Amino acid sequence: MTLSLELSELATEIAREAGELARRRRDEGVRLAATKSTLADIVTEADREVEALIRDRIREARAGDGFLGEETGAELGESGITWVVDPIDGTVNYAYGIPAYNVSIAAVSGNPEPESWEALAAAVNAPAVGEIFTAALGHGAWLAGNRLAVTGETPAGALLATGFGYDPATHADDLATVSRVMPMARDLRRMGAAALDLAYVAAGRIDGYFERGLRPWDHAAGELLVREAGGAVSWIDSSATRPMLIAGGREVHAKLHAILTEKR
Ligand code: LIP
Repeated sequence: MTLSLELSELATEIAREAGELARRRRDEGVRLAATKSTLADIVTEADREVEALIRDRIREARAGDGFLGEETGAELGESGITWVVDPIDGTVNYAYGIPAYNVSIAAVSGNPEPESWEALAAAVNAPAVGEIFTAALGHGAWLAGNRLAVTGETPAGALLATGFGYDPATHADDLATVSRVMPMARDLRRMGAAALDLAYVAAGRIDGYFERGLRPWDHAAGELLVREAGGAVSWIDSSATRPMLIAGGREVHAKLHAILTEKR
């Protein structure tokens, strides 16, 4: 079995267990643990508990691997593999009881930097809806035994998704970006969970996705899902404080890239 398949199986097994814990804690009632960059940027006790479970399971299975988690930060390993984890992506949805949240786990090789790592395996578990999206480098992206594929041409306009950051000061610029892309769209979806947005692009449920300011754990797994489903993912303004990620089938990705790099 190739390393990417082995890591994908482990990621899936851990994401399944972690997702069940997240769902149970949601049913029991969510408790706010702290706020981070702004009052709107929350972390729940479940975020911390789920990340601790994922960290323990990875350490049990692959002690020498590195770890980069949203809630506990980075820990260098010596194996050349790093696990990039968002224990509950869609935290605000989770806190409000909106079922659009997920556990996002990726295994990457090389430097644990998004600019240079190679994603080998991904698992995005949406436990409230019973869906686990998985991918292994070179072996496709999958959901419930079905191979995933991005969409192609969008003659009726593209169904796009985006997200906004927690800092209200960035919302005007994000809304201006929405205005720029709407002429190519049939409609817009705002799920509030980047890994789900990317998983839905991979599954052909969304034609394209764009968002500024994502953190490594928001996109690490979802990017591999899109690429293994035949799609394209790239970054605009990568040196900016809030670089823009765009993803989609090749046609939609090219249109988004042309619009969002057009000089104004
Ligand atoms: C969230 C992303 C979402 C983005 C939010 C936040 P979190 O991640 O999934 O796409 O719009 O600002 O970054 O905080 O729920 O893990």
